[in-house]
Amino acid sequence: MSIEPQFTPGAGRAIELAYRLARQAGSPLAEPAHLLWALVLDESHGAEILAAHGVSSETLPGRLPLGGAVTAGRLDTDDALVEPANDLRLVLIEARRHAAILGKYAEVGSEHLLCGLAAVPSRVQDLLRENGLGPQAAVERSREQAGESIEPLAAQIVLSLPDDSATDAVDTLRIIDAAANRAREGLRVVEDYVRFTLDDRHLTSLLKNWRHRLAEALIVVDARQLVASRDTRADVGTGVSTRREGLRSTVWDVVVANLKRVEEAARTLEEFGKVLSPDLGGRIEALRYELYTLEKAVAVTCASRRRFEGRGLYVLVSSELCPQGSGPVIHAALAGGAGVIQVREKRMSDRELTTFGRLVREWTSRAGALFIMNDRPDLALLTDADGVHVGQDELTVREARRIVGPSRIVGVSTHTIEQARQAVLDGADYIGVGPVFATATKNFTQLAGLGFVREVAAEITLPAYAIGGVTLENVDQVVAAGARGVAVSGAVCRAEDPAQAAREFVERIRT
Ligand code: TZP
Repeated sequence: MSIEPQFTPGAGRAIELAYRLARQAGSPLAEPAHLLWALVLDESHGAEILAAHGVSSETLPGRLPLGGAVTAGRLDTDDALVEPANDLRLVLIEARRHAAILGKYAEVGSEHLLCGLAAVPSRVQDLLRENGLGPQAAVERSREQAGESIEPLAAQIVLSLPDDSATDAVDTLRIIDAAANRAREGLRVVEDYVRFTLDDRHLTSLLKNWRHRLAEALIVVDARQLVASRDTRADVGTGVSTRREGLRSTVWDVVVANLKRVEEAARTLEEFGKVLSPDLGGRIEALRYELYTLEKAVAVTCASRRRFEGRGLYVLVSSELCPQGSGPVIHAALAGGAGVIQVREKRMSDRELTTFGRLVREWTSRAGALFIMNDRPDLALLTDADGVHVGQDELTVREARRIVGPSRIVGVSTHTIEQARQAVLDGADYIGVGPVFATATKNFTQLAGLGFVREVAAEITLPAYAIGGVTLENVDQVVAAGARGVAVSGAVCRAEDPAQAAREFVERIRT
């Protein structure tokens, strides 16, 4: 049994009428023009959209004459002799595709016929476009009319239910219905956490987008058939619960349990979706993999925020910038309250850097600060640093992670909001955000500016450090732009009193 989207009564009438109009005009082929006329005459939903764009039975005769009487009426036997022209066939295929994307029940309505007419090149398409109903506008108007807000599917999926038995079909749909509900509900729980606890707009929109894409993938399964197959009272699983289901001691336990729930539901949807269509199974498989990435991004954001809490000042130390020597500057920065120290030495030999790194490890551990090695995951391991920092042109987060392992920190510099979003998905533990101001410490051709700091603050809650030319003179602007963390090099390394400089930064970041 194959499920094809059905026509609504209005759309069915419009198609019949298009055939009748073709016959009245003496044409053996029904064309897109006949369908447009039919939509207008039948006063369908599509006609309302058309009228709003100035296409009506008053305006149409001058624009698209059919060469015959134009009257509405029922199909008679002669009408059946009329064939759809190729253009019209394409229009109907497009209409089905739009119904699968846009329609609540994947029924082809007259507004989807209109989308089809707007999508297929013909005289009608030209006329619609001239009246402000290009393909995109037609989709938007249809969507508004249907009250839908989901994004288009990439391709149409034709479903086939098991042929041999209606029982199999009902069972398959029943499983799909239960798993789809489980996935939606579980995801809502995670979304609420990310939205209200983490306050993370980026992750919230990624999760929401995932939920919508699941709905899109499943829209090809007729919602009425799903509900018809549901039989909650006969569900042997509703009374069965395990002890673990009742045990949620922290908010994070709730999040983890629900993420797992969504992943399991996605697997069920994928496996049983394959019975309906290999495409559906494939699409859900892709979504399932994306979910693992999202799970990781949520987990890392949550863990990193805890790890970096109270560490507003991050100091990068390079010996060449420290007239008083890098060791004394590190001690001073730690005494002043720096929460993170990065060793950024471009000229030291590996041996020197390893020896120095081991010292910094001791000093930072004693002070309760984090120690990050710039650029060198291998030396981060050897010196037992807390982590490594990489730039956009150096090793990727993934490559660095393979070297330092799952527990150490990997931070990455970002210069655009897209790079910052990507860093979240790559599993970075924190990001550098800059350059905010011009700096002599590193060469840049372009400034990301305070605007970038604002963009990140508005949507990303992974620990982020605004960097580049930040001084005690401009740090207030950086904080006002939403930065919760600031990374500085010259302003502490070159300061007469690095401890006092660090102390002041910590104060200003906190307030
Ligand atoms: N990455 C972006 S800006 C920068 C780095 C390493 C230099 C920061 O140094 P300063 O002296 O605080 O401008």
